[in-house]
Amino acid sequence: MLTAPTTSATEPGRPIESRLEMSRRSFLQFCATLATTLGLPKGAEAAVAKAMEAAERPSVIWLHFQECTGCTESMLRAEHPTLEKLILDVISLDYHETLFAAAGHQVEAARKAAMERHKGKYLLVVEGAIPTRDGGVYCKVGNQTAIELTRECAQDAAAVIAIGSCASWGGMPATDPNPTGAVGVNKIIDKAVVSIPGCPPNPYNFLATVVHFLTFGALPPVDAQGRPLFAYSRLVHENCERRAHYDAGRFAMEFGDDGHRKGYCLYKLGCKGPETYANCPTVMFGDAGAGTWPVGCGHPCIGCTEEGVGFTKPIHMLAKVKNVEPPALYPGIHEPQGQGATLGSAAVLAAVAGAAAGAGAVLARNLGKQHAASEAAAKPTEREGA
Ligand code: FSX
Ligand code: SF4
Ligand code: F3S
Repeated sequence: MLTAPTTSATEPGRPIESRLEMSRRSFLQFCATLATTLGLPKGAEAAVAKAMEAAERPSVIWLHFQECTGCTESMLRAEHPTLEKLILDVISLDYHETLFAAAGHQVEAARKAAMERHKGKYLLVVEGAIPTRDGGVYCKVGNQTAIELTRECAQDAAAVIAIGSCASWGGMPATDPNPTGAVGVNKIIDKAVVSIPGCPPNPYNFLATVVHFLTFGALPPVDAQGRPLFAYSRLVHENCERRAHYDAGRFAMEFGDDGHRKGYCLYKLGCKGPETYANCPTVMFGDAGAGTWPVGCGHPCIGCTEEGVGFTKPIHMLAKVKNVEPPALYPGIHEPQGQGATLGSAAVLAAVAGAAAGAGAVLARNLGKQHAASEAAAKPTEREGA
């Protein structure tokens, strides 16, 4: 009933590398990369490959609520090496409103049949936020509210995955004043929910989560927000390619300025990388090569994977830095020697000194030194002019 983006659903007997039109070597390399991403020990790639090759693919029921369909789009728009083929090969997508060719009663019957056939074994994936105001009337599919559908489908699911920021905590639809009372899946059901936030989320993280489920029969370990640790345990800022500029105090101050064109750090343009947990700088998007992620393309991270940051904090507001704050002022590139501290270097000393009172004292002392140094430097000139 699905439009057929891959032939695997009809040819389960063929070796996986043949179905994916890749060499055995490339397939095993991909499994090794997945195992590494998941933080598995050496040798685990064999178990990953075995799980991916298994003929029995988990049935997936994929629901759509308040969203832009970007989650599905990002999954299907991956380029080399055909990530969407891998995803569609390891799962059996038995219900997906965007990809179904059928409609109406036919499609609802297919969902119920898949749920009955795979009772207790299927994966429920929810994309989009769930409106709760006025009895949930703001999103209905087949005359059922999103709340009713989610609860019905979650009841016999082996595991529930919230894909995208909307399904994780409400995301864009829950932005103040949240007119429909949009919430994430975890507020609607009692079962544990693994969240893969991002607007859109990285399809690689979804695939790795499913492969973990296939390999171990359980979803991966998560953080306090239900996000898989393999993907969301590091700040964007920790692995950012512009981090050296941040540490050296080189910032773009406005879009298109010299610093921006040179690839300087985007912190002063509101980059939320210092308070956002995600693996975007290491995994990137679309398999299209280096730089294919927001900061790589020259736009500050808006914190789309972080509740309370993405769609909440204004884009140009400075991030709350969760490790080391940058000082307000830095030394100039060419510091005069032997004349005491400059305003910039005093500010660095003040920042290093830490506490505000102590920092203020250091700043005042060095400003005094700087003043004395500039007085001394000015005297010969005055004599020359006399
Ligand atoms: Fe869109 Fe998905 Fe954003 Fe939301 O991704 S890309 S609005 S997270 O639910 O479709
Ligand atoms: Fe990268 Fe943003 Fe951190 Fe700068 S502030 S290093 S651009 S993540
Ligand atoms: Fe989102 Fe920031 Fe990554 S905006 S896609 S978390 S770089």
